[in-house]
Amino acid sequence: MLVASARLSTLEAFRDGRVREAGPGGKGGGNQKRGASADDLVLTVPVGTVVWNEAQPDSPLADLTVDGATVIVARGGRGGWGNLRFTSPTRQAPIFAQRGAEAQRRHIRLELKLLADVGLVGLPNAGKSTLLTSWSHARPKIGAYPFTTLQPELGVVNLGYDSFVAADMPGLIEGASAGVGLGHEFLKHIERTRVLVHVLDMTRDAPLEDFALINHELAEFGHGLAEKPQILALNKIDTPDGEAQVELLREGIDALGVRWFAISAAAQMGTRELAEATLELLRRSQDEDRRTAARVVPVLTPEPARRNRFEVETGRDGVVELDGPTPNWLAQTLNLEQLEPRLEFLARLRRMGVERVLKRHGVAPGDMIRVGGVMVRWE
Ligand SMILES: Nc1nc2c(ncn2[C@@H]2O[C@H](COP(=O)(O)OP(=O)(O)OP(=O)(O)O)[C@@H](O)[C@H]2O)c(=O)[nH]1
Ligand SMILES: [Mg+2]
Repeated sequence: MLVASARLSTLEAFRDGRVREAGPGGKGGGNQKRGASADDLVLTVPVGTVVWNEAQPDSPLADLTVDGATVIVARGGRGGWGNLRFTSPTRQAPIFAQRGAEAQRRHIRLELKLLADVGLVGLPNAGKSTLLTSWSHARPKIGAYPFTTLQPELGVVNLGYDSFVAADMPGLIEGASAGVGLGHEFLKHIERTRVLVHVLDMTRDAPLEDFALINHELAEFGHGLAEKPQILALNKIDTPDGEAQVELLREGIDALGVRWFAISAAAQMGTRELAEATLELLRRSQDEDRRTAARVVPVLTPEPARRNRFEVETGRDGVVELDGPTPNWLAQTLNLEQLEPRLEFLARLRRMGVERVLKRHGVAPGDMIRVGGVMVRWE
């Protein structure tokens, strides 16, 4: 079982790829005693962990978005029954018993997606980390060169009684949507944010082209990134170049249809107003979500195996195959080479209504069928 905890922030503990295993259950005893069940193995993962079953890559098993959310990723083996269980009017002292079944084994992939309200996007060196530093107590590295930030970093932005969480992202470059420069690694984190603050370096030659490039990458990546509401931060206006560009491009900027703020992240000019506008946009987006109930990610829990469900299929070698949790379990745990357990097995299958379906597949008494990988004569 996995449980999400807000106190954990990385999946570092699982890097080793080691097998995690619960202990075995106990043996049954005399006087009809049941064997003890093994303790559950509980693994703690950070909030924001998406759990994938490697065998089903199309949709995640669970999305642990809240503190305390749990998911059972593998069930323990169903215990066997002692001989008394197989007593019948004609069989007072059964000489056979059933083994416990193997527990489920699954290959699970854990993926951490940040849970931030606001994502800071822009080209490398635009000033994203500087902005987060001016907004919060977070201290991401700042450098006068591209790719200073290599991992997303979170900061809590406090505004009076209200606050939001902003994520400083590594810079995006052309081709990021195709994976260039670890693009996928970063972009997936942006997926979880609601609002984007798009930071433009106004000292560059053509900031509007930079703006278009980033938006193109967001759109190419898909996953709704291009639809996220944006707010524009025209950064570095403390410099003469930056200031001049804002004046020069004003018309073009207005024509983008995005709310914009001319700021200096370094000199903390206009950053407070930008934060307030971002909060406002965030709350509006949340209200909208609440109204449409969209983007609320339910915590999925795999449905418990419906044990008596079964399927019958004719295999490639012409042998009819019976497949289902209970038939497989019985076939693998009873000794079908002995007459008594075999008769018991067949009687149980019959009670599940297997006979009718087998008949439809042309199985007659005396034919061999395959159940849970074991060949059995249908009698
Ligand atoms: N003059 C001026 N320089 C700034 C401003 N904001 C950031 N810088 C400088 O721009 C450079 C890049 O800043 P960062 O905050 O590291 O930029 P970034 O967008 O996080 O860059 P990456 O992490 O590489 O994507 C640093 O040298 C900063 O000091 C600003 O408002 N004015
Ligand atoms: Mg940075």
